[in-house]
Amino acid sequence: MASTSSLTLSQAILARAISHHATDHRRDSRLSLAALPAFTGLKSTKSSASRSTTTTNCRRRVSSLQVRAAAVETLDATTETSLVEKSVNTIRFLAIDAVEKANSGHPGLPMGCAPMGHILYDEVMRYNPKNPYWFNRDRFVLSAGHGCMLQYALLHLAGYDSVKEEDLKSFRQWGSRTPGHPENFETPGIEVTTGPLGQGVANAVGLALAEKHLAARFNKPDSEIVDHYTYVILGDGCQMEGISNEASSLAAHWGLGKLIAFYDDNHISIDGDTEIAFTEDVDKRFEGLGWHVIWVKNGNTGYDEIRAAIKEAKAVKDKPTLIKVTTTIGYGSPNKSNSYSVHGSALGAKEVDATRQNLGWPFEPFHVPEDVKQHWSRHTSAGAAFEAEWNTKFAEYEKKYSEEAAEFKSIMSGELPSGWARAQQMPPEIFLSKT
Ligand SMILES: Cc1ncc(C[n+]2csc(CCOP(=O)(O)OP(=O)(O)O)c2C)c(N)n1
Repeated sequence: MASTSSLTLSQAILARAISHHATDHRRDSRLSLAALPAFTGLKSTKSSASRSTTTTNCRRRVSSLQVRAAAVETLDATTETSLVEKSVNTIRFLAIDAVEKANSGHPGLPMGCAPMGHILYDEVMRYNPKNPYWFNRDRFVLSAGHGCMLQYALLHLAGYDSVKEEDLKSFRQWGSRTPGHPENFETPGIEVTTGPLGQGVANAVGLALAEKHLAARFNKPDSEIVDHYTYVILGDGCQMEGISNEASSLAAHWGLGKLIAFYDDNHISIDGDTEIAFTEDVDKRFEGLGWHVIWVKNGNTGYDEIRAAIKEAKAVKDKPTLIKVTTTIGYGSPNKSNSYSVHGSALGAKEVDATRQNLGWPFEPFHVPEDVKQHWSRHTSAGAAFEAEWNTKFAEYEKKYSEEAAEFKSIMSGELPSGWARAQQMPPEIFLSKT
């Protein structure tokens, strides 16, 4: 490995980044629904059965109202909100079109989570699309990895070279950079390989812990070289997995205030409504664990609600925050939204047309409207400026705190400290305390 002294820190980190590997992009190994007998549900008590029907009906009513509300899309976006909606619909249709072309994938989550995804990548997160390994970037983990077209669409709009239009068009194809679940060694910009539900939450906790640990070890009162957030989107399936709870318990115990989790509360999972298997009060559980909990009731079009929740989450410094965002899976699809049929299959040509009609989207597949492109293009210069500013900060830090800076660099580049080989040969007693 090259010595870090001859490289900038970002170069050294970049040099270590794992390069593109072709891997086996096997399709989901789960059984197809058609092969399974129809699930008739568990015997429920009268009250819970009626609660279930009422909740579901109510949810469906809300969903169809919200679907109509989004059909305000205009081609001539003049106000900021209409441009945001246009960008959000671009994300939705990139996901729809890629899944359609592959005839495989999960369009529902990206369609529902597009608003929070847009706000995160366009308004909140600090990153440099031309250097996905810039140290002080905000981290993003999609724990619900099956919805990865959300992430690919966002990386594409943000200007990452790893996800060009041709990559979106080869979604889920052998050897492509856009596999069916996100792989950090395939697609620069993907922080963490995800797919097994819940595991991404644990990875996000790890990333947030690393940030807090490094900040405590290296930051100085006059120079904070470690200062970034970790964001994670998780779904009902992640909430069902024990690993997410165990990791979330630790996150609260450690007071990871810079960890912000978005729970995509769409009430639909692989087999239907979550009422059939998952009825716990997630908010209360997270409060019990010690998290700050916020509920965004309209994750479909409530852009200001989402923005306010993030602001509130950032103001809470001593606890991680769970933002429960109620969304409609497959938002915009008139006949398939709010049902499991949009969770893991292509919409089908007829429903794609109906969705284009419903959301007022006259464009060809994979089209990114010019004003949306223009709007997102600023991230290239903004990202370079973030990194340059941090490099200047680090150079000043290095002047004042040379020992710490050298240690920081060596940790970041994976270089072993000088003398490590000699230390290996020493008897273990030498390291033991005499007291
Ligand atoms: C540990 C684990 N078990 C099972 C699966 C298979 N699987 C993929 S997606 C999914 C359902 C996820 O539901 P939800 O989080 O509600 O996602 P949404 O329906 O909102 O897209 C399942 C069971 C998996 N990926 N990981």
